[in-house]
Amino acid sequence: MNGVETTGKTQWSKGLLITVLAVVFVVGSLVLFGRYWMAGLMDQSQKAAAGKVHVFQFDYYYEPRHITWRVGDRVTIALRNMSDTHWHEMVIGQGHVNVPSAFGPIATDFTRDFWDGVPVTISDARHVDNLVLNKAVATFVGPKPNVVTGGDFSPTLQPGGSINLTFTVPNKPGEWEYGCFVQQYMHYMAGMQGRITILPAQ
Ligand SMILES: [Cu+2]
Repeated sequence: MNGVETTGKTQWSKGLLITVLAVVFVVGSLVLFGRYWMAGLMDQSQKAAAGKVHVFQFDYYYEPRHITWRVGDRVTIALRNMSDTHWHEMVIGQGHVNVPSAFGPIATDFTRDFWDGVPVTISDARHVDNLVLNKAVATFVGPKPNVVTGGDFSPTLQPGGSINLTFTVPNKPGEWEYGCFVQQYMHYMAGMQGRITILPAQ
């Protein structure tokens, strides 16, 4: 009796083991498959967007928050301030000047301006409060916005304002950030920031 029971248990245990192994195999396969599937999605997001990209400014975020470009592609940022109440800008750069505060260091202005030496055609400027060119090489089409000096390249749009920036993606591959530093960096800290991935030329 004992022997039969033992055999029975052993057989049941083998059955369980096979079942467990089968489940592990299926789950493992799904995980692996899922990873490949996710990698596929990631590759999709890595596809560079040539042509016009609409960037909308809200209180206090951008839509989209991530843009992918490729070096050498001709692109246009169609920037539009969707806020009814707030002025917003768009600075693109790398690195931060860290300013000490009671709450720890605050990341402020970028240390490197993306637009340095970049030829850019500025068109369809409407309700632009001011435009800082810094070291960008600007050409204007249509009404010229109020150009001022100080800080990195940055258009600041009034509520409802818009501007188009057309340029060839310069040979500056890597990760870049964009942000709005209006109102003593409060907009940036509140989440008004995004990321630009620049892929090397093909
Ligand atoms: Cu803002």
